[in-house]
Amino acid sequence: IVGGTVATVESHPWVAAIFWRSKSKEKVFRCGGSLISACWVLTAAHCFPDGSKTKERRFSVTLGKNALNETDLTVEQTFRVEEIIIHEGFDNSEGNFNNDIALLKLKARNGRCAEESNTVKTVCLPPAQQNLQPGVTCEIAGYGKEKQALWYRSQYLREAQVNLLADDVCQDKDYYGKMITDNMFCAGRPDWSQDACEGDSGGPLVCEIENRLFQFGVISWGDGCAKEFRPGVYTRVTNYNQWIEEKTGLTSVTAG
Ligand code: 4AZ
Repeated sequence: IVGGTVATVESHPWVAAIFWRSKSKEKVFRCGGSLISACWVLTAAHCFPDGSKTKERRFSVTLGKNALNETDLTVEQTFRVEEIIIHEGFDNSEGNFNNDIALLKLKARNGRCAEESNTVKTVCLPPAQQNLQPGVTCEIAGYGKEKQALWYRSQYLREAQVNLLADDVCQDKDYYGKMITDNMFCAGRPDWSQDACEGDSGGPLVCEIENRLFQFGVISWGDGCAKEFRPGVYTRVTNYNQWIEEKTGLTSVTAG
């Protein structure tokens, strides 16, 4: 996250940290994600570049994490991954991560997956027909870089505010042109001061409707971070309600 502030996981309790175990058994942070039900985490497909050859056993998911390289077992919950479901239409042949969405099924411990606490809660998915107007302010959170040029990631969870851009603006040649498909939307700051960055992908963009937060986007890609005319690009979650239902059996929640 560029231009944001340190956040507590209590204010983003659905944020998930996805780790990969290297051959030398080292736990390497891979991507962000979001808890959408006790046993399911939503993330980005491009977090799994090996596609269908990805080995579930190598992955773990930690919920309730404030600092990446500190472990607080009193507030964290860690799970093995039972299944990785990458969207069948995920396509990076045009370099734009089309259908950049994936689901991780957590492996239950003693018959249970995530248990609700101050640091661990699920986020709501918006109904498919819910559209937001350009200009609406939403929030993003993640453990990604604070500046693109840095070689290290943020030690702490950070948050930032971004505004939704009209599709025709983001599809303008001064922005990303034809790279932006209907499965994506863009968000950025009018002064380009805040943005997602490397390491934030897979994490959520959430927006408030009638006093409830809904996840509208999955952090996906961008040309650099917090660069003029280069907003962050997000997977449009409302295009995937049916896909998520099909794979998980969950129904999106309507306000009220
Ligand atoms: C990344 O590499 C990444 N500025 C994510 C988001 C953005 C850029 C890069 C958006 O994970």
